[in-house]
Formats: sequence, C-alpha cells, structure tokens
Amino acid sequence: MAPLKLYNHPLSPPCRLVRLVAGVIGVDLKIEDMKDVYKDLKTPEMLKKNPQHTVPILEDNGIYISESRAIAMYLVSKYAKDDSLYPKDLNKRVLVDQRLFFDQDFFHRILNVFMPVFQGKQADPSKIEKVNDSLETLNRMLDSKQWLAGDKITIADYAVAISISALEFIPDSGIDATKQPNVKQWLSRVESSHPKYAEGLKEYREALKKMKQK
Ligand SMILES: N[C@@H](CCC(=O)N[C@@H](CS)C(=O)NCC(=O)O)C(=O)O
Repeated sequence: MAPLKLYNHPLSPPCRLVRLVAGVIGVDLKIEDMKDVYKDLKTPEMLKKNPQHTVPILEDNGIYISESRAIAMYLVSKYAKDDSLYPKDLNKRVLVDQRLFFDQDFFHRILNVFMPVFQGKQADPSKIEKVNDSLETLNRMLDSKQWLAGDKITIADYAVAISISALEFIPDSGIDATKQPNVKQWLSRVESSHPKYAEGLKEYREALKKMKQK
C-alpha cells in the first residue's frame, strides 16, 4: 500500500486532529508541510486537490479528502481495527456525528475571536460571548457523562478537545474552558486517554511557543 499523504500545517488544529486519529489507529502518514497556507494552497495544482484551499488534505491512492472531521471518519472507517472511535451502529454513530457538527460551529466561533487578534485588532466581545456560550453547551452535554458521545472515547472527543486547545493561541481573550467543571474533568480524561494525545499536545505547545517568540 502506498503511504497515505497529509498536506499539513504543524500549528493547524484541524491538521492535528487528523495526525492524532492516524496515530491512535496506527496509520503512517507522509507529511507535507505547507509554508504559507494562505498562498501555497491556491496554486492550480493544489486547488484541484482541494477547491476549498484548506489543510488538512489527505491523499489516499489518488483520492483527495479535505475537512478534518470527514478525514477522521474515513480513516477510522477504513483502517481502524475496531469501530469504537467511530461506531458503525447508526444509533451510536448519529451522536458522534452530531457532536462533530457542533464542533465545526464551535471551532468557527473560536476563529471569529482569534482572527482579528492575529491581525492586531481587538477581539469582539460579542464573539467571545459566543465561544463562552458553546462552552456552556459543552458543559451540559457532559453532564454525568465520561465522554461526549456514548460510553467510549470517540473522534468527537478528540475534535472538540483540539478545538479547545486552539484557545491557547489567544490567552488574553479571557476565555477559560476550565471554568466549566464538566469540561475541565473531561479535558483531563481526554489528555490522559492515549499517549498520542499527550504527545500531540506537547508538540503543539512547543510550536506555539516558538511562533510567539518569533
Ligand atoms: N473545516 C476545515 C477547516 C480547515 C482550515 O480552516 N484550515 C486552515 C488552517 S487551520 C487553512 O488551511 N486556511 C487556509 C485558507 O482558508 O485559505 C477543516 O476542519 O478541515
């Protein structure tokens, strides 16, 4: 089997989700880092691979897949030894899907706070409020629950936890996910759920530190 290739950026949370899921299920990825995601993905060649000009893009035997959550679903469905991270049983899967769609919206709310900060502007308080609203929702979802979707960890837990870690880009925003008690406990469960999670988080924090020093 030709190795799977991932078009990647080391600091991108969606790329981190793909690298994590691949690592947990034991799939090797050949990584190609993009230097400038706002430029390198807009060449005619790359736009053919992904018209959305975003990373991650997974290349598997001539197939190109974008959207991190779709890639995670694909990797588990095709390569995992069992279906616990993304159950085949529709009654279980639908909850994972729901949480992943929630995460898509949540991540965009986070982006709406950090994009202006990146451009040297003030974060909009109403956008901060939206992120806090999602964190309250998450806290309710986790009421009396170990995991976000069912009784085992799934790709939804990984996706949402990685979105939360994107908040580390903007420590001055005042958004603190650990103010929500269920979220705080669940985050530490996710962090200790698999050595690959802890490894990825450490690498991410080191890359973030380097970026800030620059
Ligand atoms: N919903 C997408 C978001 C991907 C995304 O926004 N990627 C950013 C890097 S974190 C990117 O490639 N941006 C370049 C652009 O939008 O032109 C996913 O989950 O894969």
